[in-house]
Amino acid sequence: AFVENLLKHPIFLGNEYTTKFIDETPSLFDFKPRRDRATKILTYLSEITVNGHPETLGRAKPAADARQPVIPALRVETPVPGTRQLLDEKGPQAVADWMLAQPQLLITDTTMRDGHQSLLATRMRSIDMINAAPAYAANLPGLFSVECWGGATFDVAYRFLQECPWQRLRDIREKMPNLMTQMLLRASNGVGYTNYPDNVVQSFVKQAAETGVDVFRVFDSLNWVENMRVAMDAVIESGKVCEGTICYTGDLFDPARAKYDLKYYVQMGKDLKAAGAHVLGLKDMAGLLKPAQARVLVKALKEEVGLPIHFHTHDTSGAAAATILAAADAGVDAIDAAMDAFSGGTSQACLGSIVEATRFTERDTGLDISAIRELSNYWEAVRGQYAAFESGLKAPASEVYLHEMPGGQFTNLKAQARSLGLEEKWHEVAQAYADVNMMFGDIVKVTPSSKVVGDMALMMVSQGLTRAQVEDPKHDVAFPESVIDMMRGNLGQPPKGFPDAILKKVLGKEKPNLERPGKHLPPVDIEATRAELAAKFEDCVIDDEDLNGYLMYPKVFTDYMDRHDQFGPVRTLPTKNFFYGMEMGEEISVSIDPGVTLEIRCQALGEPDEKGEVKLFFELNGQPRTVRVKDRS
Ligand code: 3PY
Ligand code: ZN
Repeated sequence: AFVENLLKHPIFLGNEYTTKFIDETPSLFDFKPRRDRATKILTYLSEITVNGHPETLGRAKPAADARQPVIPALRVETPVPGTRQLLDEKGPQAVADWMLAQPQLLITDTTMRDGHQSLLATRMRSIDMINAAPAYAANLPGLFSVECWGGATFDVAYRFLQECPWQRLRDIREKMPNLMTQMLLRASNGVGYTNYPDNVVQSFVKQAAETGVDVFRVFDSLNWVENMRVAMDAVIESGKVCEGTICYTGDLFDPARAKYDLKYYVQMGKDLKAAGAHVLGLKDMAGLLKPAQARVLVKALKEEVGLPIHFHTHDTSGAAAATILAAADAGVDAIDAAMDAFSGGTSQACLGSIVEATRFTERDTGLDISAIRELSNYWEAVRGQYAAFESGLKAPASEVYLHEMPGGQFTNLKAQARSLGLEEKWHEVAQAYADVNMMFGDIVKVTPSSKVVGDMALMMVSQGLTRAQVEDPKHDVAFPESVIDMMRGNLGQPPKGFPDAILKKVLGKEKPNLERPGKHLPPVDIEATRAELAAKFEDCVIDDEDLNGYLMYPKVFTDYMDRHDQFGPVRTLPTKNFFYGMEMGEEISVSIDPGVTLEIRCQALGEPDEKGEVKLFFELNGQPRTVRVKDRS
């Protein structure tokens, strides 16, 4: 502690100290007794063993015969060079040119991001990803990219998993040196739910590129290209791949949804190209694009925009593979799929099945199906550990064509409905969601606009409000805060704007801002924020990654830091122990740093004493340790 105090002292840092400095600076000797990391981890394990994890209480438990995930054997010692080397050596334009020149269908594996975001409420822990990364590098070097960051994973890591999302990215990057990593970025909304000042978005992108993101899929929740430029420019500036993305909604062939017709999408594709996109993303977040429509849309975008096209869809309807194969026929360059055990339902289509379906055709992916099976076996066992977060969706749902909810929102909204006692009324929520969309002028629904539509739909069902009542100027409605915010223009503008009637009803006489929201947000003083944060956590080194985490989510980040101080690096615990604590007699190995491993054996649990505290007896690297925790169970 003395050395830590010394190293952080401003005089020492300023190189202005003399040998008298130590004698004249008694504050160097003020150190709080600091608990070591092993004690913190034992405290966490004791807390969870005795009281349970708040996130899994009352939820399904992993099956009694759940397997431990087995990491596939590596087929080569040194991974074969892949897309990462192409990007590093020749730059993003070379990646785009290479995509256009390849006959095979290129594949992005989404298991580590959208797969678990859509199936397990985003709760997959870093350790389960990092353990798989070397097998991706060694056994599937022909993948286009691995989507492993961004979207909802950023805040969930801090908020619910008590781990640092940046460290996740750094570790995956290190263990997967030949494959491009990919993230989902909500343009001006960063990885949050609100519009951030331009300099916060720029700083975030710069940091993400530095820590390890290679491909940035950038989208705007209302498809407003104007609102994507700051983020796209920052990606281009960083030298990484900018995948400017169109969000697909409606039905290309439905005359009643003509707002989103072929002309609209082609124009948006051209606008994204003009804005500097290297690759054109086609993001069908709800899984609405049907095979026949995909043929027409992909063909037109290929011919008229000229960028390589990367198609993303969800299998909520059960028809995603058909659409992907139709898109492949029409010449799509790359597609997203999830490893078999994390595919289907509200997630992506099944990766292994796409590989098989294209085998021996012109679009043969060249990926090794047995390597895919081995990784899927690993993921199957991983998924078994997260039984508490399964949504229980048992079958494909053509209802998605009614409500148009994104796959990443579906299970979340269902959980929100459950918490409001509306689970029985789910189909009414689905209808209300569709009604709200039309009331708002038929908008793109994807984070954060999808959350606004969801909030309004839940409110209508819980209050028994109909669309006609909401639209009736004489009927008083207390709109959710998120609806008011969106109507004010704080998420930007949809094509053709919001309808006048709903604007008037929500805002009254207040005039909405029709300009890009970031234009009016003053820049954040980033260096002042850094100083503030350093003062708040004076015992820790606050680095640029922490600073960017704080700029996105101040409260979530500081809560994470406070818990980290109490519980230490719990991200290193096996998933089963993180969520369920330890069984008596169980032994685990926890690697908290390279070369630093804790061998933990849980020996016994005492009876609660008069203060309601229980004692847990452990063996830590062969030495007895006891921990006392309050029994709140
Ligand atoms: C996200 O923004 O998290 C999404 O997955 C949108 O589809
Ligand atoms: Zn998605």
